[in-house]
Amino acid sequence: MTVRIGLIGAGGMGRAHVERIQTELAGGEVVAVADVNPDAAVYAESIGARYFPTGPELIADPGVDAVIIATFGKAHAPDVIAAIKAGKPVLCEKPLATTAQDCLDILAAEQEAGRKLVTVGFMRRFDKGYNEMRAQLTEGQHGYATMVHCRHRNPSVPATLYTTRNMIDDTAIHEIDICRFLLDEEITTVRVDTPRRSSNAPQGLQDPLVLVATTASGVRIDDEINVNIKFGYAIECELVMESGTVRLADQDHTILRDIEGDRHAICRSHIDRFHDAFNAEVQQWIRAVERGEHTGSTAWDGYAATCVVDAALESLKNQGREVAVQMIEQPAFYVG
Ligand code: ISE
Repeated sequence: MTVRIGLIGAGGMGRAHVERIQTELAGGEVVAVADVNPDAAVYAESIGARYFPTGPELIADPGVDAVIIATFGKAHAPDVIAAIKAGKPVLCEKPLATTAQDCLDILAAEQEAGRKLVTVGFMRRFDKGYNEMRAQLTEGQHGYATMVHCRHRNPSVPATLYTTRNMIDDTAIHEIDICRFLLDEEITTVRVDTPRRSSNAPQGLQDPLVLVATTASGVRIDDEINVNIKFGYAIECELVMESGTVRLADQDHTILRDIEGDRHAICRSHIDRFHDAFNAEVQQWIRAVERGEHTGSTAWDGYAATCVVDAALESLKNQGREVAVQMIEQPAFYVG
């Protein structure tokens, strides 16, 4: 069976997913594209897909089996809920939604539907390095985790449209999710420190930031968010256990040596850095849709990450005060 996929949001991320489905993955075909920008009709035609101006129209098309949402975060919730109501599996890019209440509405709709239909696009869960780190911890040879040190560095971000809030809800949200995944527990408190501002930062952006969080068992996480560092897209993570540490290695396979010394290339974007993880995520999702199963992170993971984001934003507003993360108790539907 070929899964007939509808894409909502034909920007860079959406088109990268189309490209991988068309050229690298098996079992899926993009048959429809929705985007508020009517120029996307030309793009839809170029890939042989039908065009719809809105998400709900695409979701209602009986020729669409499953949906990928790659619009900006604020627009996600209504489309995710429409897909759930239509009984169609949905892979929604992060964040699941930008408010905890929108996430709660999604959780309620999914529980009413009685089966897990929502996968949140936390692609790092499919990255080989993070999975090896997680295995080191669960094997238990080096004891339990005490700290996680993360760095999230981007060459630049758009000078307009990207705000200090986005440094947390669009960027740090990856470390928030991956630390929950690595440690298999919730984050309970968070504070945001504001170091000296980089002159590379566009006006008004408080860049860099450091997010400091604590989990239920007391593991301390620090995350440097530094989004105009120029030299490349550089993601680092070190997990500290009682008697060993494990960290992500560089992704490159070669080192060039010449008169200028040793060097390796540093990639420029998340689409390159996590290319294999994105492929694994979308391939596994297509296979799960075929079998009527769920894969990847759940709507609960999307909700939990948004609750941590909310606490971090509260801290930012209050001069870096430590803020407790407010969450509902995990419904039985999502346990396990
Ligand atoms: C972007 O949306 C991503 O998901 C990237 O992984 C992140 O590095 C970037 O800061 C975000 O804007």
